[in-house]
Amino acid sequence: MLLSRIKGPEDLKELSGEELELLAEELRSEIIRVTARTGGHLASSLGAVELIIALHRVFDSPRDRILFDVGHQAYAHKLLTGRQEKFDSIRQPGGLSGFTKVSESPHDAITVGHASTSLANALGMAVARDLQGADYKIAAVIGDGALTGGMALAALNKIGELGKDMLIVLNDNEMSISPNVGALAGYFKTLQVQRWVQDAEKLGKGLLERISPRLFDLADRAKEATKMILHQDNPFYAWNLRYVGPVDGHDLKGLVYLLERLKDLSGPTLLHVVTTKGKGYKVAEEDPTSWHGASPFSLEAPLAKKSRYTWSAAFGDAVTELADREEKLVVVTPAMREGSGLVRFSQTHPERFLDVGIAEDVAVTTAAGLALAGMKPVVAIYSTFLQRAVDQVIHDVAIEKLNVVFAVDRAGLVGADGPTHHGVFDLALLRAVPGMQIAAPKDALEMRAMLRAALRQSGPVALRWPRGGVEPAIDGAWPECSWGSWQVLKEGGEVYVLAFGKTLPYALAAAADDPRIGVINARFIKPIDKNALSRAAASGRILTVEDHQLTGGFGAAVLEELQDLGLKPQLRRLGLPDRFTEQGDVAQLHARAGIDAAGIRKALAEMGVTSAAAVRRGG
Ligand code: HTL
Ligand code: MG
Repeated sequence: MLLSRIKGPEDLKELSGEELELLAEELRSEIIRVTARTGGHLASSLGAVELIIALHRVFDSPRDRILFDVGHQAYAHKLLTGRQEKFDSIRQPGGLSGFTKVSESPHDAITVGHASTSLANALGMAVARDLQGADYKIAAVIGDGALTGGMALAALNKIGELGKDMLIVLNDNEMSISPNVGALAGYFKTLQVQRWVQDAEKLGKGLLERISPRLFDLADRAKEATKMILHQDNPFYAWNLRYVGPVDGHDLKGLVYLLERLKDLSGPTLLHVVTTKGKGYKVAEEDPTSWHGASPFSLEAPLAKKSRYTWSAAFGDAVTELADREEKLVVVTPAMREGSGLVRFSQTHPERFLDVGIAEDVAVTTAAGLALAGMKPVVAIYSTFLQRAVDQVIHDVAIEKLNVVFAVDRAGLVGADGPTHHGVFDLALLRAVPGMQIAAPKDALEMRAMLRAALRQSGPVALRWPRGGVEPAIDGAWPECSWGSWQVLKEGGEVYVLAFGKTLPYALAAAADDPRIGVINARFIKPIDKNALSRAAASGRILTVEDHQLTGGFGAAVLEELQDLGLKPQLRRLGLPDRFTEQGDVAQLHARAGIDAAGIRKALAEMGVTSAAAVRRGG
């Protein structure tokens, strides 16, 4: 294998064109082989193989800095930068991250997982480099999806103004997770139509260069002028960026040729490459959306996927049915149609479905606008991505108490995507917002009840649920929800465990058959059910359990409320400690943090609640 001889990017420099092509094939096989076992961002990584080889061939990482936006497309980069032996461990507990990570390798220029950060990072590095009088190169790879984010566009604006030397590679596959949205995406399509112009230019350029490099330089400058005319309407020119492209992102030779010429240009250059998401793996090319983030699959029968009913599907079903009767309901998603369970909604109510691109801030403020104009917006958003829009929640929604419903998916630990994607800050961030009401259903039926009730509330409401499977609700049932009330699921003599959502089954399992241990479905996190809390406190002991950071979370809210009520039961809080939780199996991570049945039993024992078994033994 050629790949096994590549210990680092420097080993690429000596390879022939044919060997580079062979390497691309080997990288693809390796990415497919491992992703079949681990799951991961297969289609995106397959699409970027040639681009990554070409970048490492031409630039000198880690001296030169290569930044990958989102970092989910960089599997080939990991394989070419000394991580082949560890590649089997990608996304596994203790293994390589599924994204680029500064602490993992000197070749990973940024730690990332959320979209649209690469350009601002590149700008900062370029400013630092110039202040320090250093002369390394900076290349940022950003997808067409990530370029829909405000952060990326705002960074471009400043990059164009400062004119710092850097290369921006726009990896355009016309796809975010679903087909990309936005006016710019439409513009890229028209550019691709104009590609014959570039092809003609390329031919001429190659010829010229063979005749005389000096002539080539002159022609390059002349071309610059022509391009101004050719691409008069090119928005990148308006941003003061040199635009080159679009070019074929799978033409390895062509890419190397171009990068070699672009890397020494001064000022910012944007190279527009066109790639095919899923390139080289038939099923992924045909259905890049399903293969964007693949679950582990069988190499023999890749389409034989297990499917299960999920919280996202339960939300999608509920919101679709509600929209049938509530004509003011509008759903806004920041580029997460599939993940948020909204495919059916987008088909049945296309005019009331708004995918704003990877722009959570825009999603939330658009919802504010919808609410101000008399509609009932539901923002479907992952907990981790809501972090991007906290100011919009406060400033645009909450101050005027607008009735915007936040359907917060993937709340709690998410597993293999790790610390960039865990949804463990939403309670702390939202709890601080005046007027915000926060609830967490324990099952699909309760979600339906809460969703319907939330749309009737005044003011903002956030409903949160975890990643993963859930039992489907009985078809068509819309139970009433007693808004704001907790539910005593099991009476207890000596202690009450307060849990909600994902941690409730753990509490019930820990309390099973033990008359001392009571369990409350503390489904309203804000405001807290004071009556139920007071009654629980009367038992003398309270244990809170949450799939969230302890800092600012539910237990902290209980602590504050008890203090305000002047109640002093013995209180213990289980949740995530004040550090970032790594990637891993969610059940294992919960066990490690003590937020499972065993952890609850242990905490109860430490609080002096003897277990039923111990009581029976006379202990
Ligand atoms: N919102 C934010 C701020 N960050 C992320 N990462 C997402 C949502 C979710 N997300 C991804 S990858 C991705 C989204 C929306 C699509 C990126 O499209 P792009 O790249 O065109 O940039 P491509 O896959 O190569 O086509 C992840 O969470 C990994
Ligand atoms: Mg894309």
